[in-house]
Amino acid sequence: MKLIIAIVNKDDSNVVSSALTKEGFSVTRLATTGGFLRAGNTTFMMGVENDRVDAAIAILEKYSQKRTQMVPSTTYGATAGHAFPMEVTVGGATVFVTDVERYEKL
Ligand code: 2BA
Repeated sequence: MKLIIAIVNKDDSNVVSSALTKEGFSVTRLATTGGFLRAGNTTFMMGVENDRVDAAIAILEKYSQKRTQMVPSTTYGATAGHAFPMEVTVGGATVFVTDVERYEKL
């Protein structure tokens, strides 16, 4: 079994969650905040059988949109007097896949 941790834009979280659930994946959603933009996003935790990892990632990829967002350059460390907006690309999904040593429901 693998643990998938996926960070998606909060605007995509409902459609991603619905698609995963419809395909039979068990999902836990956490309301999280990106350290860079300090904006809300959603982190999904999923325990997935090895042979279904690619199917879960395909759903995440399909329903997580890439977006561009303007941020003040002070986010990059510019001083306020020299601040100008910069464009960053956010998403689709940031995905980590790790091994699960033990999985039990007690
Ligand atoms: P944030 O940390 O708010 O980052 C939002 C977007 O800002 C990132 O999009 C990236 O395009 C840009 N960005 C982040 N850190 C940057 C930096 N030091 N310099 C320049 N640009 C930077 P994504 O890469 O799609 O990440 C979306 C969210 O996924 C992140 O929100 C964060 O919550 C999470 N994330 C991404 N990579 C991660 C990692 N290696 N570990 C943990 N969380 C991660």
